[in-house]
Amino acid sequence: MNSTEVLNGLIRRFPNEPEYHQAVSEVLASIEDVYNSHPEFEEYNLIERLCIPDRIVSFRVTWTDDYGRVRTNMGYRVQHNCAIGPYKGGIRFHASVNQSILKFLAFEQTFKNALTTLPMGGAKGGSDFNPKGKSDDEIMRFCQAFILELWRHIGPETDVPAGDIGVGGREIGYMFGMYKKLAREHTGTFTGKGITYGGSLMRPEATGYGNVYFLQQMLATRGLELEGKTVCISGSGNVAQYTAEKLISLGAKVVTMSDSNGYIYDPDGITREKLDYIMHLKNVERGRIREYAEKYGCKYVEGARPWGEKCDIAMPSATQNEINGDEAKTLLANGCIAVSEGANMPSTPEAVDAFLNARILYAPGKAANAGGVSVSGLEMTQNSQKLSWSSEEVDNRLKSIMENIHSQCVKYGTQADGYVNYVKGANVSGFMKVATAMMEQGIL
Ligand code: NDP
Ligand code: 2IT
Repeated sequence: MNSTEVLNGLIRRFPNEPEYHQAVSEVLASIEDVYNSHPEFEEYNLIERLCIPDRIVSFRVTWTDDYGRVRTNMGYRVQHNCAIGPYKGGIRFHASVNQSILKFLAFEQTFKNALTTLPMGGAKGGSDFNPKGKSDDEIMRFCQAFILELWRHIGPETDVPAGDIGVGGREIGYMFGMYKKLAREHTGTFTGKGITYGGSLMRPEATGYGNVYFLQQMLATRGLELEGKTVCISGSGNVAQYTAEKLISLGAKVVTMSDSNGYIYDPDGITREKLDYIMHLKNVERGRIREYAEKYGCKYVEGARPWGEKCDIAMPSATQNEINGDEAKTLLANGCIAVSEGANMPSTPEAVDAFLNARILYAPGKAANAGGVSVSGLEMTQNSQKLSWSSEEVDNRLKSIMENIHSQCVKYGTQADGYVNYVKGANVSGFMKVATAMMEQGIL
């Protein structure tokens, strides 16, 4: 296969899907050599079968707001690939959600899930519903209406959704409640559930903690430690919060966090106590990060991203394409030695090239943020065993999964000159596992 030709073919068949093209393009470029060394892959047209989702369900969601107005949104589930297990991946509620974004996320999820070594295929779903400013009742009615359609396409052995942007414990609870009523079963059809009804300890922490564990592994390859390092984080949601929590507990200094309105810069570092304030502000009051700057008297920059601030390490944890080529160059010029992605595809292709050319430690999301879905996989195991494991047990398993993903990246991504290209390592390792599973199961 010629990766440019395959990509151009997909662009012709699926125009106007830039995020999907971007995610596919990055993977194709890094697996081209490996793919071409297996002629049997081409014989079975594995590449198109791996890039095009198995199916996409799309539907209208009708719900009523607090003023009695009947509203509509679009809902989707992209079931990308089930070669190694049931479809698995989050649900995103954000005004920007469209088919292209969910296709890129489901495609990435397939490789990420393969890296975890747990039996999970790849999927993603969501809606263009904007949760900002909605009351609890409106959120509940929307979640129920969304599941009224989606429930017939999901199940504990077919497709297991979880959270993502705009979907946390509250939304999972409402969706699970409605699912249970319709399906008449109490099973592990969702992960990220509350502890009282089948959730796993450590699932809220897992993505952020896992990213820090991965970062520690990367730093160790250069004999470096986290303690004393200055870190810029973007976002202030689930992933950002627990990334900060783990970093602070390990002695790093977190100087920025953000939301879609702007970022705060606290040169003294966000302490445990200040992080508690952020968690309450974001998870309970659902306020804006600007309020942190007002409370603690630090800098707030409206309408900007934090990458202009000096740091040793950057951990983008908000959304896709949030570091562009210029911002990557600024980070490098300011001495940044590592970028570990909590978000999915936060760096543009120009930014990725800049990081790789500078030979810094650079971990793509599908490796670095795989801790979230890994603990989701562990939640599924606990649900099928009808048992619940201790935090310590889950955390230990999370650590060893992240170490294993790191080793896979080193194995498949180490270049002749010794530089570890984690992008290539993650893509090749994930691809080989899914490709082998597909080959062995025939032409489907
Ligand atoms: P949350 O909804 O909890 O938080 C998202 C954060 O990012 C908020 O601070 C939000 O600001 C900000 N944000 C969202 N969209 C934009 C945007 N377009 N521009 C600027 N800021 C934005 O989501 P999560 O923390 O769960 O997810 C963050 C990232 O991590 C996503 O890329 C997600 O796909 C990825 N991820 C999540 C996992 C999980 O387990 N939750 C697992 C692996 C990856 P605001 O409040 O203003 O919208
Ligand atoms: O992007 C992701 O890996 C997630 N949003 C978590 C998916 C999951 O099924 O836990």
